[in-house]
Amino acid sequence: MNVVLFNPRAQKAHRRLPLSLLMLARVLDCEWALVDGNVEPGAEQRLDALCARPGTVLLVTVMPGPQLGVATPSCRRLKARYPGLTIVWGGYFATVYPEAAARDPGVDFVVLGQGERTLPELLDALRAGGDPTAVPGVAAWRDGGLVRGPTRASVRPADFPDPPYERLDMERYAARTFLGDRTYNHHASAGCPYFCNFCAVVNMFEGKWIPDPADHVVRIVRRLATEYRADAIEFHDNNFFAWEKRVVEVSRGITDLGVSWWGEARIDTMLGFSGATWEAMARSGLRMVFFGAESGDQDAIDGMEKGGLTVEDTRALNRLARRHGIRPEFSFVLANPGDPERDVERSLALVRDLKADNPDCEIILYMYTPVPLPGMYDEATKQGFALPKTIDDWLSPEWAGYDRRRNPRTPWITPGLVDSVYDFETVLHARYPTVSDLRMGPWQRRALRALSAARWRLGWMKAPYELRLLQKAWGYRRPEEMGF
Ligand code: B12
Ligand code: SF4
Repeated sequence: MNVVLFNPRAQKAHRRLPLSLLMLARVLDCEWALVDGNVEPGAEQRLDALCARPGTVLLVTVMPGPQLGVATPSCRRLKARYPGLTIVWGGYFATVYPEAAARDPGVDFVVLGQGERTLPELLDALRAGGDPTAVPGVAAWRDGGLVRGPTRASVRPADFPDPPYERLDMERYAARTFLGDRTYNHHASAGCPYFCNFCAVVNMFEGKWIPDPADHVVRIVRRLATEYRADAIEFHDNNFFAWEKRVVEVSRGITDLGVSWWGEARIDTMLGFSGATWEAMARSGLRMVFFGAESGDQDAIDGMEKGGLTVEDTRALNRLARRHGIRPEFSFVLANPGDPERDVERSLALVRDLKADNPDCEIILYMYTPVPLPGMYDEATKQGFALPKTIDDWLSPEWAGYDRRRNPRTPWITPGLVDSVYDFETVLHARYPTVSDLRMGPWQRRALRALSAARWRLGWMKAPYELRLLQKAWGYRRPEEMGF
């Protein structure tokens, strides 16, 4: 059997290792090739040539958003050209919206959740000419409906061989970021133990968190540092810091390497870490941590079922991180149901306070975009919100901004509210340009800071066209656009 793994283009600037596919490649017992649209200029042509071989199975990873817009036409075209080709989709889009994915003419099967155990069984079923929809974790569109095997339990990434780095041109993935000149990414756990009702990680892992052991994580980081000269690591785990003991062991195990690192955490978890843990993390090179602050309005946070997080926790964490020289990166999910105006007003006020307490903190502003989970999604549907049913609808101009969490289409949001958030964001990023943007030089930063000083001080955020124009002209990228 000939297997082709395809990572449709999702980013241009910062090229990350295609971990979703590397994790799958390591469980394949047959010949395989990987085509990475993010780094290969002639990706589509190579894909075409590889899929021309009879009996090929094409494995495609698809995130919601622009990657879906690349995956869909490619798969439809290949399927029309090579009717014998079997196309399997997996990843967040396929898992969260299996009906839309499975009914598309460019897709034969969908894998729900992690693929390490499901994929070999799916391939065996295909080889044997059996029915792959009986395999746990596999779904397909049959006679106008979704047919799916039973759900499959999550697996621990470390229970499988290392990602096959040797099969990639690793130089292509050594990225220059604010962390270092040769940044690589790794994923050292599966899932997250929380059930926040706006987060697709819950759809994927249903509240399970399965960490790789600390010594395994240390070994991989040492490999990346010694074999591939990594000087920085981004841990892409949904919740890297969920277990303090593991964090301490990893920190101690990598301190001598001199790598800088970044990861994602919960505010309340890290507030509970001891001073010694904070010191160990800082010593080991931890530079920045991404946190879900979500809102400055406690009612909105409670509505998200954030597991007891409070606004005061966010303020306290901001000060604690500053004391230890670790930069917090706070993500907000704005315009929630209930009182969206109050949510936005209190959240933007909190952002100003956080910046006053710690000018080095970073801020990311998203809009609440419902995912199909009990809670706020039900509230949205009651008010008339409905997700697209087909991929063509997902790709229509009305839904294009949805997955980027910038244009949520929730019934309660008004254009005025959206504008007020983005006006604020423009002034914020002019007054405090993010460290993760490497395009703008020091004088451009100084100019933006000076030009926005009065607006920021007076709270005059409306229509900052002059700042927006300069940010555009100088190619400024917000932190969440780092990959684009
Ligand atoms: C790295 C990353 C990116 C990178 C690029 C990734 C890439 N593919 O090139 C960049 C920065 C570009 C990016 C952008 C965005 N991302 Co992103 N990203 C991630 C992140 C942090 C890691 C992905 C990863 O490598 N995971 C590790 C691998 C091993 O896990 P995995 O992808 O889930 O793969 C497993 C299974 O899904 C399955 N599987 C996956 N693919 C396939 C394929 C087949 C055939 C099979 C059988 C199985 C299978 O098996 C794999 C092994 O177990 C995830 C969060 C996370 N921790 O996963 C968010 C995440 C996927 N991103 C997300 C989002 C929302 C976005 C953006 C829309 C954000 C934005 N506002 O701009 C954009 C849109 C991207 C686009 N262009 O379409 C969300 C998706 C949420 C949702 N609603 O579905 C996530 C979950 C973050 C979050 N917690 O909200 N992202
Ligand atoms: S803690 Fe973070 S990753 Fe975990 S469910 Fe909540 S929002 Fe998602």
